Amino acid sequence: MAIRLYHFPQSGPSFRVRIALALKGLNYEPIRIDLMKRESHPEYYEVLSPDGLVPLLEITGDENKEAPIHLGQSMAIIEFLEERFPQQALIPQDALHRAHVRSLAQTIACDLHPLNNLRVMRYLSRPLELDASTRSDWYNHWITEGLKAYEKRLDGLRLFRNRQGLPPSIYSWGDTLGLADCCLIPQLVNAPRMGLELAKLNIPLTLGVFENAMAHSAVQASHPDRF
Ligand SMILES: N[C@@H](CCC(=O)N[C@@H](CS)C(=O)NCC(=O)O)C(=O)O
Repeated sequence: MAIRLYHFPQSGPSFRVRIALALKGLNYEPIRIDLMKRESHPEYYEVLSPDGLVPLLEITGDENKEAPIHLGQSMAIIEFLEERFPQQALIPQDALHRAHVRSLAQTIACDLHPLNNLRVMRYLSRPLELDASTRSDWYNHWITEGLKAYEKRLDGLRLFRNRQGLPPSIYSWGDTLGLADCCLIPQLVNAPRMGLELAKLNIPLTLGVFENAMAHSAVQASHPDRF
Protein backbone atom coordinates (compact mmCIF):
# COMPACT_ATOMS: atom_id res chain seq x y z
CA MET A 1 0.00 0.00 0.00
CA ALA A 2 1.27 3.49 -0.85
CA ILE A 3 -0.09 6.76 0.51
CA ARG A 4 0.41 10.15 -1.09
CA LEU A 5 -0.70 13.45 0.36
CA TYR A 6 -1.17 16.35 -2.03
CA HIS A 7 -0.71 19.33 0.23
CA PHE A 8 0.66 22.80 0.76
CA PRO A 9 2.92 23.14 3.81
CA GLN A 10 1.24 26.24 5.31
CA SER A 11 -2.33 25.11 4.64
CA GLY A 12 -4.07 24.37 7.95
CA PRO A 13 -6.22 21.51 6.59
CA SER A 14 -3.09 19.92 5.03
CA PHE A 15 -1.29 20.21 8.37
CA ARG A 16 -4.30 18.55 10.10
CA VAL A 17 -3.98 15.48 7.90
CA ARG A 18 -0.18 15.35 8.25
CA ILE A 19 -0.58 15.24 12.05
CA ALA A 20 -3.19 12.45 11.79
CA LEU A 21 -0.93 10.40 9.47
CA ALA A 22 2.05 10.89 11.77
CA LEU A 23 0.05 9.94 14.88
CA LYS A 24 -1.04 6.73 13.19
CA GLY A 25 2.52 5.99 12.15
CA LEU A 26 1.60 5.91 8.45
CA ASN A 27 4.35 6.67 5.96
CA TYR A 28 3.34 8.85 3.03
CA GLU A 29 4.79 10.70 0.11
CA PRO A 30 4.05 14.42 0.34
CA ILE A 31 3.33 16.07 -3.01
CA ARG A 32 3.47 19.85 -2.89
CA ILE A 33 0.72 21.82 -4.64
CA ASP A 34 1.83 25.43 -4.62
CA LEU A 35 -1.18 27.55 -3.67
CA MET A 36 0.77 30.73 -4.22
CA LYS A 37 0.89 29.91 -7.95
CA ARG A 38 -2.64 28.66 -8.54
CA GLU A 39 -2.45 29.25 -12.26
CA SER A 40 0.42 26.78 -12.39
CA HIS A 41 -1.43 23.91 -10.68
CA PRO A 42 -0.47 20.80 -12.60
CA GLU A 43 -3.30 19.77 -14.92
CA TYR A 44 -3.61 16.37 -13.28
CA TYR A 45 -4.46 18.07 -9.97
CA GLU A 46 -7.57 19.71 -11.41
CA VAL A 47 -8.73 16.19 -12.33
CA LEU A 48 -7.98 14.66 -8.94
CA SER A 49 -9.34 17.58 -6.92
CA PRO A 50 -12.33 19.14 -8.69
CA ASP A 51 -12.33 22.20 -6.40
CA GLY A 52 -8.55 22.59 -6.65
CA LEU A 53 -8.25 22.58 -2.86
CA VAL A 54 -5.68 20.83 -0.70
CA PRO A 55 -5.34 18.43 1.01
CA LEU A 56 -6.07 15.39 -1.11
CA LEU A 57 -5.23 11.85 0.00
CA GLU A 58 -4.31 9.13 -2.48
CA ILE A 59 -4.05 5.48 -1.47
CA THR A 60 -2.87 2.83 -3.91
CA GLY A 61 -3.06 -0.92 -3.35
CA ASP A 62 -5.22 -0.82 -0.21
CA GLU A 63 -7.37 -3.87 0.59
CA ASN A 64 -7.01 -5.34 -2.92
CA LYS A 65 -8.45 -2.24 -4.59
CA GLU A 66 -6.58 -1.94 -7.85
CA ALA A 67 -7.28 1.67 -8.74
CA PRO A 68 -5.96 4.38 -6.40
CA ILE A 69 -8.57 6.03 -4.21
CA HIS A 70 -8.67 9.80 -3.88
CA LEU A 71 -10.25 11.65 -1.00
CA GLY A 72 -10.70 15.38 -0.47
CA GLN A 73 -11.76 17.37 2.62
CA SER A 74 -9.45 17.08 5.60
CA MET A 75 -12.14 16.04 8.10
CA ALA A 76 -13.41 13.24 5.85
CA ILE A 77 -9.81 12.13 5.27
CA ILE A 78 -9.05 12.01 9.00
CA GLU A 79 -12.28 10.14 9.78
CA PHE A 80 -11.41 7.64 7.01
CA LEU A 81 -7.90 7.17 8.43
CA GLU A 82 -9.43 6.65 11.87
CA GLU A 83 -11.75 3.91 10.63
CA ARG A 84 -9.32 2.23 8.26
CA PHE A 85 -6.27 2.42 10.56
CA PRO A 86 -7.68 2.25 14.10
CA GLN A 87 -4.26 2.21 15.80
CA GLN A 88 -3.62 5.31 17.94
CA ALA A 89 -7.27 6.36 18.09
CA LEU A 90 -7.89 10.05 17.37
CA ILE A 91 -11.49 9.96 18.64
CA PRO A 92 -12.50 8.42 22.00
CA GLN A 93 -14.80 5.39 22.30
CA ASP A 94 -17.61 6.83 24.42
CA ALA A 95 -20.38 8.41 22.30
CA LEU A 96 -20.60 11.59 24.37
CA HIS A 97 -16.83 11.99 24.54
CA ARG A 98 -16.67 11.54 20.77
CA ALA A 99 -19.26 14.26 20.31
CA HIS A 100 -17.28 16.61 22.58
CA VAL A 101 -14.10 16.03 20.56
CA ARG A 102 -15.95 16.58 17.29
CA SER A 103 -17.52 19.79 18.55
CA LEU A 104 -14.06 21.13 19.45
CA ALA A 105 -12.76 20.12 16.03
CA GLN A 106 -15.71 21.71 14.24
CA THR A 107 -15.28 24.97 16.13
CA ILE A 108 -12.07 25.31 14.12
CA ALA A 109 -12.85 23.41 10.92
CA CYS A 110 -16.41 24.67 10.33
CA ASP A 111 -16.66 28.02 12.11
CA LEU A 112 -13.17 29.52 12.03
CA HIS A 113 -11.10 28.27 9.11
CA PRO A 114 -13.64 28.80 6.29
CA LEU A 115 -13.75 32.53 7.06
CA ASN A 116 -9.99 32.92 6.87
CA ASN A 117 -8.81 30.53 4.21
CA LEU A 118 -6.73 31.66 1.30
CA ARG A 119 -9.49 32.05 -1.27
CA VAL A 120 -11.58 34.15 1.12
CA MET A 121 -8.59 36.37 1.88
CA ARG A 122 -7.91 36.68 -1.86
CA TYR A 123 -11.54 37.66 -2.52
CA LEU A 124 -11.34 40.38 0.12
CA SER A 125 -8.34 41.73 -1.74
CA ARG A 126 -9.75 41.32 -5.28
CA PRO A 127 -12.46 42.10 -6.27
CA LEU A 128 -13.56 43.63 -2.97
CA GLU A 129 -10.41 45.79 -2.77
CA LEU A 130 -10.12 45.81 1.02
CA ASP A 131 -6.71 47.14 2.03
CA ALA A 132 -4.12 45.05 3.91
CA SER A 133 -4.99 46.49 7.31
CA THR A 134 -8.75 45.80 6.89
CA ARG A 135 -7.98 42.27 5.69
CA SER A 136 -5.80 41.72 8.71
CA ASP A 137 -8.64 43.01 10.97
CA TRP A 138 -10.97 40.46 9.34
CA TYR A 139 -8.50 37.61 9.82
CA ASN A 140 -7.73 38.51 13.41
CA HIS A 141 -11.38 39.10 14.32
CA TRP A 142 -12.49 35.64 13.20
CA ILE A 143 -9.51 33.85 14.62
CA THR A 144 -10.04 35.58 17.97
CA GLU A 145 -13.75 34.65 17.98
CA GLY A 146 -12.95 31.04 17.10
CA LEU A 147 -10.18 30.62 19.66
CA LYS A 148 -12.25 32.20 22.42
CA ALA A 149 -15.07 29.76 21.63
CA TYR A 150 -12.54 26.91 21.75
CA GLU A 151 -11.32 28.14 25.14
CA LYS A 152 -14.88 28.21 26.51
CA ARG A 153 -15.47 24.68 25.27
CA LEU A 154 -12.21 23.50 26.86
CA ASP A 155 -13.24 25.12 30.12
CA GLY A 156 -16.63 23.38 29.99
CA LEU A 157 -14.89 20.07 29.30
CA ARG A 158 -12.49 20.66 32.18
CA LEU A 159 -15.49 20.87 34.54
CA PHE A 160 -17.18 17.91 32.84
CA ARG A 161 -14.09 15.71 33.28
CA ASN A 162 -13.81 16.80 36.88
CA ARG A 163 -17.43 15.79 37.55
CA GLN A 164 -16.84 12.45 35.82
CA GLY A 165 -13.74 11.77 37.94
CA LEU A 166 -11.49 11.93 34.84
CA PRO A 167 -7.98 13.41 35.18
CA PRO A 168 -7.33 16.87 33.70
CA SER A 169 -6.55 16.83 29.99
CA ILE A 170 -3.02 17.28 28.71
CA TYR A 171 -4.23 17.90 25.17
CA SER A 172 -7.69 19.02 24.02
CA TRP A 173 -9.22 15.81 25.32
CA GLY A 174 -7.31 13.47 27.60
CA ASP A 175 -3.68 12.50 27.41
CA THR A 176 -3.40 11.56 23.73
CA LEU A 177 -3.44 13.88 20.75
CA GLY A 178 -6.61 13.53 18.72
CA LEU A 179 -8.96 14.95 16.12
CA ALA A 180 -9.51 18.26 17.93
CA ASP A 181 -5.77 18.83 18.27
CA CYS A 182 -5.27 18.05 14.57
CA CYS A 183 -7.52 21.06 13.88
CA LEU A 184 -6.36 23.39 16.65
CA ILE A 185 -2.59 23.20 16.28
CA PRO A 186 -2.37 24.32 12.62
CA GLN A 187 -4.66 27.25 13.36
CA LEU A 188 -2.43 28.37 16.23
CA VAL A 189 0.76 27.91 14.21
CA ASN A 190 -0.75 30.04 11.42
CA ALA A 191 -2.39 32.67 13.67
CA PRO A 192 0.55 35.08 14.03
CA ARG A 193 0.77 35.36 10.21
CA MET A 194 -1.35 38.54 10.31
CA GLY A 195 0.31 39.92 13.43
CA LEU A 196 -2.05 38.37 16.00
CA GLU A 197 -0.46 38.02 19.45
CA LEU A 198 -1.87 34.85 20.94
CA ALA A 199 -0.56 35.74 24.40
CA LYS A 200 -2.99 38.70 24.51
CA LEU A 201 -6.12 36.64 23.89
CA ASN A 202 -6.61 35.29 27.40
CA ILE A 203 -6.96 31.67 26.30
CA PRO A 204 -4.75 29.89 28.87
CA LEU A 205 -6.26 26.41 28.44
CA THR A 206 -5.89 26.55 24.66
CA LEU A 207 -2.30 27.80 24.87
CA GLY A 208 -1.50 25.09 27.42
CA VAL A 209 -2.72 22.44 24.94
CA PHE A 210 -0.66 24.16 22.23
CA GLU A 211 2.51 24.05 24.30
CA ASN A 212 2.06 20.37 25.14
CA ALA A 213 1.24 19.47 21.54
CA MET A 214 4.19 21.36 20.07
CA ALA A 215 6.51 19.12 22.11
CA HIS A 216 5.01 15.99 20.48
CA SER A 217 7.08 14.30 17.77
CA ALA A 218 4.05 13.81 15.45
CA VAL A 219 3.36 17.56 15.48
CA GLN A 220 7.02 18.40 15.01
CA ALA A 221 7.31 15.99 12.06
CA SER A 222 4.22 17.56 10.44
CA HIS A 223 5.16 21.22 10.94
CA PRO A 224 5.17 23.38 7.75
CA ASP A 225 8.88 24.15 8.28
CA ARG A 226 9.68 20.48 7.68
CA PHE A 227 8.33 20.53 4.11
N1 LIG B 1 -12.77 22.26 4.03
C1 LIG B 1 -11.56 22.00 3.31
C2 LIG B 1 -10.80 23.30 3.19
C3 LIG B 1 -9.61 23.16 2.29
C4 LIG B 1 -9.02 24.52 1.97
O1 LIG B 1 -9.63 25.57 2.16
N2 LIG B 1 -7.79 24.49 1.44
C5 LIG B 1 -7.18 25.72 1.04
C6 LIG B 1 -5.82 25.89 1.70
S1 LIG B 1 -5.96 26.14 3.40
C7 LIG B 1 -6.95 25.70 -0.46
O2 LIG B 1 -6.65 24.67 -1.02
N3 LIG B 1 -7.07 26.85 -1.10
C8 LIG B 1 -6.82 26.96 -2.50
C9 LIG B 1 -6.86 28.36 -2.94
O3 LIG B 1 -7.22 29.23 -2.16
O4 LIG B 1 -6.53 28.57 -4.09
C10 LIG B 1 -10.74 20.94 4.06
O5 LIG B 1 -10.90 20.83 5.27
O6 LIG B 1 -9.97 20.20 3.43
